[in-house]
Amino acid sequence: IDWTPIKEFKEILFTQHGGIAKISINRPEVHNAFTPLTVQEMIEAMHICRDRTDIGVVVFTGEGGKAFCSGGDQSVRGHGGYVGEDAVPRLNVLDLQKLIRSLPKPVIAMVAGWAIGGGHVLHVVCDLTIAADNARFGQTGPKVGSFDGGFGASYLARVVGQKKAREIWFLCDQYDAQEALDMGLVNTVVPLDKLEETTVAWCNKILQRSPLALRMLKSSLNAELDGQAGIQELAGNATLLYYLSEEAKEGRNAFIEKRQPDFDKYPKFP
Ligand code: 1HA
Repeated sequence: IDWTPIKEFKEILFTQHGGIAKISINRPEVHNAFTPLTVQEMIEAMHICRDRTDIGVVVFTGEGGKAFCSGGDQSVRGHGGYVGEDAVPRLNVLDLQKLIRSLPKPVIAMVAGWAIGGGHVLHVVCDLTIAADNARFGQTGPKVGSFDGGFGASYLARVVGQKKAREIWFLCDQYDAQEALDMGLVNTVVPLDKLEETTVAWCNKILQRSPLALRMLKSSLNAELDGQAGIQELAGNATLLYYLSEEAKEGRNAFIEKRQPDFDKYPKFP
């Protein structure tokens, strides 16, 4: 599968294959732990994925086959967050999580090897997870002096249930791909050498589906759980659809033409 570069970054690779964009953390020497810069680059890539109308699905992954992501880079963890070149401590991965959650296109985590700590949370917030048979999952917060009580706790519990979510966080155990599949944490498990091919096949199937239907479904599935922000997303999509209608255009046209709108011809559906 050839991936064409979209944009050069320092700590991630950002490439494209047809309607599929791939964002890949490129720090295999630390199991793809992220720094504030890695996260900032991923945020920029996500924004590009959102804006580009030729991109229909995003694959989120890590380079090297040994790790998806091992969470925040503990060597740059300072006083109050992870510290980059500007010396400011940040927890900017939380912003990335929100972008993945609200991107109006499916995001698929393609997981080989470790998905641990803040790296585990990143796969949890993706819409789907395709795991290689060497994948290993787990949270480490209470072991290393951290926790993610946001999507990393509440959405995890929605995915695997309250008892299992508490076990994952309280014990900090690791789970193999089969265990992850059994608890509904991933969608499928495939041999490592079939990981990318399977992921691309899933993406291509998704790309054959109606983009507006997918968009509505993602925001609908989010809405129940995401409170006002979830309703805003779903309602924004309703506005998008309404703007496509003749009825809405009559309102705009009347304003532009400085006349009263005539909505009479539009049906009052039962
Ligand atoms: O909780 C949060 C947040 C919460 C709220 C808001 C924002 C948050 C942002 C981030 C996080 C977190 O991510 S906290 C959790 C941070 N991550 C971890 O605790 C996992 C640390 N890593 C490990 O436990 C292990 O590396 C491993 C189980 C994934 C793999 O073990 P293994 O196969 O024995 O490899 P290991 O030798 O440990 O790692 C290979 C190299 O990668 C090592 O470097 P080397 O000794 O060769 O120089 C190792 O230090 C490095 N490395 C691995 N993970 C990290 C790391 N270096 C820095 N940070 C890491 N996370």
